[in-house]
Amino acid sequence: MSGRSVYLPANASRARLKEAEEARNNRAEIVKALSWGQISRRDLIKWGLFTSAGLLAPIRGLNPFVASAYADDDGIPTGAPPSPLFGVQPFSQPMPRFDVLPRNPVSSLNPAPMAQSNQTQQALDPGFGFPAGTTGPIEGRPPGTIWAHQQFSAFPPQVAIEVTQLGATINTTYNPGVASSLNSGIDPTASVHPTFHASLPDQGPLALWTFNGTLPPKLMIGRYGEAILFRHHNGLPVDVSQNGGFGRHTISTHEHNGHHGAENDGFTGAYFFPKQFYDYHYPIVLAGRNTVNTGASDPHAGSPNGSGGITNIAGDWHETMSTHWFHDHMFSFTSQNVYKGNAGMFNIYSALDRGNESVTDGINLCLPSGTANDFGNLDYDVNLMLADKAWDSNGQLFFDIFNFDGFLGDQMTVNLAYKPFFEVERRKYRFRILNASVSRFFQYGLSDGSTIIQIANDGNLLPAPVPQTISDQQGIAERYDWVIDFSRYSVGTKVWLVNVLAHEDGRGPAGAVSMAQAIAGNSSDPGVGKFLEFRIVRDPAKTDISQVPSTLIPNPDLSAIPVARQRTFVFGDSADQTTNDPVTTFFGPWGIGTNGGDKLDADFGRISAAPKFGTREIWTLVNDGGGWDHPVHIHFEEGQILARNGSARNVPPWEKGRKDVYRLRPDGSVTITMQFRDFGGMFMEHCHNTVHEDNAMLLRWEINGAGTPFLNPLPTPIATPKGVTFEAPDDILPSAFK
Ligand SMILES: [Cu+2]
Repeated sequence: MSGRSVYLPANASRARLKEAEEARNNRAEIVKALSWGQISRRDLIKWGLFTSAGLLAPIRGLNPFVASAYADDDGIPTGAPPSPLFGVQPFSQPMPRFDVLPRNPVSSLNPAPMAQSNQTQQALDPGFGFPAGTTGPIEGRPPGTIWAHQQFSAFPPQVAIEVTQLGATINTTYNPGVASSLNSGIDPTASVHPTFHASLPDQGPLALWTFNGTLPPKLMIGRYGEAILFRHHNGLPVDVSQNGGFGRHTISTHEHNGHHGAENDGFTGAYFFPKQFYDYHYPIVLAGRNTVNTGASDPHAGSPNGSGGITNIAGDWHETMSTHWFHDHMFSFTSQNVYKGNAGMFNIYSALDRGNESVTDGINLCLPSGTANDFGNLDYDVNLMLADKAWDSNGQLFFDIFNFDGFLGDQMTVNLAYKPFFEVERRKYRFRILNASVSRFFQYGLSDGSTIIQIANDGNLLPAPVPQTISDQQGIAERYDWVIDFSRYSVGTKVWLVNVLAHEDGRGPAGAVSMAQAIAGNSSDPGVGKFLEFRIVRDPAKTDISQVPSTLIPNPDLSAIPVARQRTFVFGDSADQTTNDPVTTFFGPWGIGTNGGDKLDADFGRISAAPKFGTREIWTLVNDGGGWDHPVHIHFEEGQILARNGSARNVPPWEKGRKDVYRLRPDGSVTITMQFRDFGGMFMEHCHNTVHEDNAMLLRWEINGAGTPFLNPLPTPIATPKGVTFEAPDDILPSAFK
């Protein structure tokens, strides 16, 4: 497959590159004006810059898909200029491991966390534009009982993790959680610059916005039964235009697939402002704790106790989760903010998945990890965050929202490092691999075609491990946990992770090339090819005692749980907006049709579904066609895929566990079952191609009947620097509460 690509090859003519650079600069002006709120998408349509479908108009000098003035033959698009590499070669830098966030005592938090939002007033920064003397609350969480931390006294926080969203700065406190010998020789005492490679320019504080402003990306460590209070400060500029051309300074942080109360879910409309904080309370409980194993008698449902044993907890151990991530969910700005650096990972440890391969108690699965600590050893348990990026002629991160099919970068990064290498020992490793792209899907394998073992899909260990030589397609936000046994290689060998999946645009993958073609660089898509080099450097000092048991975590038994109702959601384009609330509605080509209704653009004031608390439902997610794919994420509780295209036989072995992102596939459908239990509030369902999500393929659903203090329907939060107010829902779909 050759195909086209939005990116020009580096050897394109100087005239074409100049033309493309000018077109990109023109587009950047529009992105900037949109991100500052100076213009709206409606303005762009009025001016003829966007079509009424919300797509960039086919104007030469603006649209990368319009034929170039310099092309030899008609129809070759202008393209985008490639990101300059400043002479940097692939695989010339070590891959940094994630930076482990400190776990502090809760007493370190000042002020102390509270069940309800802390509405202590502070003077507002004059930059917000209010009259002098105007005040607003220090915490951006909506006030009152509905947004209070649910079961706060039952699950008091035991660990505090405190972070600040900041522009790029130098990291002087990098903690990889392992010795330098297990981190490709990186000196942990050396300061880490905010750059994708030591020989590329540092990112400026307006280009890159990360947790604590630093690289590498952050890793949160938690365990079941130990509640975390995640205090997130917003240290971004008050002036909305100080954003390097993209990104919004208001943020809302989603703990992806956390089974927590809605007040901690990073609801898209519950965003907070610079100089505020938001307290997220993660109880880390097993789903079903109020109905299954309520007496906490089964040690499979448990948590490492710090000294080799297990603390039993209530709930269904078949719902135990392992690999999460957290990221921004700001309404209509998620793609820009996540791309700008608002993404981290979260490893959750349990009796089953201890992060210690030496505890042989018949419960622990002894997966590759290490032995020094009671739980959470990272020696042989490695987080990998895959993301495609682009940068401008100055090397500064660049984002282009055109077209609305999706954004593709032309440079691959792992843990936000450009094509790095990673040194490994001759033994088994676990890799927790996250697709943190905006719109790009991946499909990857080892360059020598040898076998890896998939042990988890999204947050959940599979019922049984699945050997593979190439992964399934991995949509945005999906996580695949792999075990690779490097003992089959001799010291001095190199082997690469290779992406074989090509895109022509952001609507979904165009198709896979062969491994040989991908390695040879025979694809017009610069995202295809080798992206991570493993260097086998030595024998392990200790014998590898880790295991990959033939049974991991079987699915929960749902046979006795009645199906309360079924719902259908259709994901497609040509959606309409039926409301005009200036804060809660957005519009764009993408939308979701519910239970046979019209496809609608996002309005976080609209309630599209309201399943009853404590019930189980079956939802069918349908792709409306058009050759695109949508990785659909449903918040709150993991589901099981019952069927693809109507048949259970179409569900591959690696999707037979629990999941939280469901790739619909072109023209495909996915039937899933979910339960709605333990907590109440409002949640979301959306495409995780975040450009689709932002334009405007997202809906709100809420749990009906969760008891006091929840109302039916729930009021919609409206965030302002002066505090959050509430309004009645704009719209309630007729089938929502039925
Ligand atoms: Cu989509």
